[in-house]
Amino acid sequence: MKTKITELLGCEYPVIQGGMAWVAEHTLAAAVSNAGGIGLIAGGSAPIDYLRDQIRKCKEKTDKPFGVNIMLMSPNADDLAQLCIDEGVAVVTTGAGNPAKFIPAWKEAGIKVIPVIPSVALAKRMERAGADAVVAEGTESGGHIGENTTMCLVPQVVDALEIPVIAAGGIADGRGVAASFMLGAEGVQIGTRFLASEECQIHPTFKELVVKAKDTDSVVTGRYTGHPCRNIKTKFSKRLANGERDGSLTPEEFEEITLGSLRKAVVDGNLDEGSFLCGAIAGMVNEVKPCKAIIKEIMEQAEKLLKI
Ligand code: TUI
Repeated sequence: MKTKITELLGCEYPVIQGGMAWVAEHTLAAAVSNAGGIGLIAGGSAPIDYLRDQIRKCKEKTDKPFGVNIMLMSPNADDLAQLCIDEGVAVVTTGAGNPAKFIPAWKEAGIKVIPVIPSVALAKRMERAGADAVVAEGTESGGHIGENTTMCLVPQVVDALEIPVIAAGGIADGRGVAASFMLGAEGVQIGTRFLASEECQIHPTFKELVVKAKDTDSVVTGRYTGHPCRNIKTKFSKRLANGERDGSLTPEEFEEITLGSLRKAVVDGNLDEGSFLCGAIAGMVNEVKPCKAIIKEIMEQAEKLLKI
């Protein structure tokens, strides 16, 4: 399937993997790239040596283009941004902030720059700053989210920009891809579906939560801290949501008990203290499969629908 995104990134399918902090390591990224999409390694708040090692391991596993996601709230963001240049990464996506100050150097190094944005205003700023494309990410997404839905956000961003738009949030099958294209997107970003892939290295408890989740099993916590995050409902996320609602947790206490909670979910599968970040579409993800089979199934369904 050829779109402006496959042309821009030199990949077979217009599918970018979400830059999921702690989740998106080199095994997943290489598998997605080898399957014809664009795999991403998440910088998250990792130390520079960890990310360098992950990038080099990914290069050993694939000769296809892959990318790095820079989480802009990371205290290491400056160093990780430079590392992408030093390691000759093909694509950078960014989240949780405005990457404008990094864009000239990335472009100079030949990196394709794709900020993830939750609003039209930020999308316009990114186009003016020289971005090659944007990911318009709806509130259905897992992790740190904005308020607008994919259905509302994507066409408005498409109308406002000249550069291509990639839709994200709630896309896990061919119907989601076809719908995104109807909204004017030229590609999709998929996160939650890849949590339930064979190559994804998350704790088995996390995969089980995704596969067993039903439509109402996601919850947004942390609006009152200014960093709303979508999680799978667990004892821990319900405690956070209740604490926020009834005032039994102050924002400071909330921040304290969520510090390090991504690692506890992804690495330890800790249901009592871990934040299992996940999109609202988890209810539709019912089976663990290899990335190649996931992408093939999604794209075959999308192509059939788009030909009707
Ligand atoms: O970034 C994401 N998703 C994420 S990041 C993350 S790690 C984290 N953990 C706790 C708190 C915060 C982050 C987990 N999931 N998606 C892309 C995204 N970007 N969503 C929202 C934004 C965003 C928000 C504000 C982008 C730009 C922005 O700009 C504000 C400004 O500086 O103007």
